[in-house]
Amino acid sequence: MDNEPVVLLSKREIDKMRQAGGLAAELLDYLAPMVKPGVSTLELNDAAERWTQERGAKSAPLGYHGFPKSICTSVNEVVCHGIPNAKQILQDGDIINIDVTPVVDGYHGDTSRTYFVGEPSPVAKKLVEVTEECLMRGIAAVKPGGRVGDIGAAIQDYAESQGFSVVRDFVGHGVSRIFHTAPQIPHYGIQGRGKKFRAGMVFTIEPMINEGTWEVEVLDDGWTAVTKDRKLSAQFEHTIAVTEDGVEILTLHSELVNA
Ligand code: EYL
Ligand code: CO
Repeated sequence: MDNEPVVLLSKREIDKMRQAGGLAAELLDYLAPMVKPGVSTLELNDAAERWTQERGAKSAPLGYHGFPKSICTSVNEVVCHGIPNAKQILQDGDIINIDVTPVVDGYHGDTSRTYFVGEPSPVAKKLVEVTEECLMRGIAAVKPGGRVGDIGAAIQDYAESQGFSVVRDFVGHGVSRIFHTAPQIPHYGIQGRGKKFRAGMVFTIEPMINEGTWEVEVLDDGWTAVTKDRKLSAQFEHTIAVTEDGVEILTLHSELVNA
């Protein structure tokens, strides 16, 4: 994946990405009030799938490399790619990442947030707040003349300064008409290393930050990635475009973009 060339998108293509990204943000807004104790992760999946179909869009994860559902629901120690399940009922104190990717007119809007179910423990609250701040610091590191390593350095410095660790095994990725393409965007690394930013690059930044060890393992279902020590993991994700003068977040609710 990472020796493919990085394709730069035109203004027109970035407009399409902004439409898909806006719908993705709206979908997360729609799901947010459903995240409550007693709700199953399958109910969240089915609500997301119905909402997406009603808007004439498709769910990219469904069938992608055989993934069986429309969204990823990653609870507590699940790092990413949790599979929605009727038997998985949200409990007070859980944290859950919901990762959505609607496809609009062929273009993908990939975004995720971590939600609290009821009242979080102090460490869960801190982990989720630090993880969202990691995403925003990663985005702020995208500047003309900079390099991809600046993103990971900003994220890793902050996460580790707060006593948490950065997952290595999953990275951000180029996204366009293709769900998953070059460049790879590690959430750890060294400032000044890696590919130079070019206007028209479009990729995700999606740090997974762990309470304990950064090491992960994949469960026997072949999809669900969990922390090796079974401590908590949180994640936030945006799709962004590199512009002439900086960066644009494409996965914002469109009615709020110019507010
Ligand atoms: C499908 C494919 C292993 C997702 C993302 C679902 C899961 C495990 C192979 C990227 C790549 C979501 O949302 C994503 N990135 O932010 N594959 C994905 N799958 C899948
Ligand atoms: Co995603």
